[in-house]
Amino acid sequence: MANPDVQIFPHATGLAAAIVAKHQEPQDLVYYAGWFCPYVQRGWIALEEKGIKYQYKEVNPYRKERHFLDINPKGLVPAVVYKGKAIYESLIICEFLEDAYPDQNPLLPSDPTSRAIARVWIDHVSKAIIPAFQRLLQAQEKEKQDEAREELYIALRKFANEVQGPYFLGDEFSLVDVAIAPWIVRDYVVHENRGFTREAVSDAWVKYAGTVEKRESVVKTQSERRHLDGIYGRYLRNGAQSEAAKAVRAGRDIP
Ligand code: GSH
Repeated sequence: MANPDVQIFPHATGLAAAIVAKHQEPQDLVYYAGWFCPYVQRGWIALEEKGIKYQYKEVNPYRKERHFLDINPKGLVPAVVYKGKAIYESLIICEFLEDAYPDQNPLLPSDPTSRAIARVWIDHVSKAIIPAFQRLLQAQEKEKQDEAREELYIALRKFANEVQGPYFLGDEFSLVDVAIAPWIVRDYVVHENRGFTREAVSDAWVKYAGTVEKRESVVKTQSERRHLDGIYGRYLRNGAQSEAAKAVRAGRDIP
């Protein structure tokens, strides 16, 4: 079957379009991105938070074009080319930005124990929160939706219990917040279509999510919602053909 996701709207809009326009000049760091992608938004938030110079290049990852597969053989956005070397996987990119630009607004604490704790919770986002979110999005039967929603509530509640406030680690915005932010700003999809509410998670979650979604770097890396409707519509009907959608249908881990 031809992949319907190939037809996605071709470029960023709204506030994100303004950021894209500002990052067209060649730089040492090229960010290969898809405006719509939550994983892309992670790296994008980190770039903006750290004030790194980068060139933004839009890619439609569903096309699996040769030039992009040469950068990321998995064919997934985001990817970075830094001084000619390719790096991919959103969290690896975020860690790379920390390592390569240590003096520009650090997004991880300096003490090893706190850094490790931050990574524990980033891992929880990857292994518990995102899979539950994705399953809820794609679940068609009511029982499956109820099950996935409950799983998501439990995973978010665990995370929220550890929030120091206002951000996850306290006063400083960190990679833990970067890791979860794109799913906070997309939770309206499961709110409007799957009965999810922030209030059902916990008061701590309502407060934290409300803080993170207002962070400037989070706000300005978002495009207009209307262009996401088609993409999420396919997930909600369980018709999306992305690698993540196929993995969830097959009961495999999300790539
Ligand atoms: N684990 C990857 C990361 O963290 O960077 C996931 C990236 C990912 O799934 N990106 C999606 C993609 O490129 C867009 S949101 N999909 C293309 C496809 O599924 O064929």
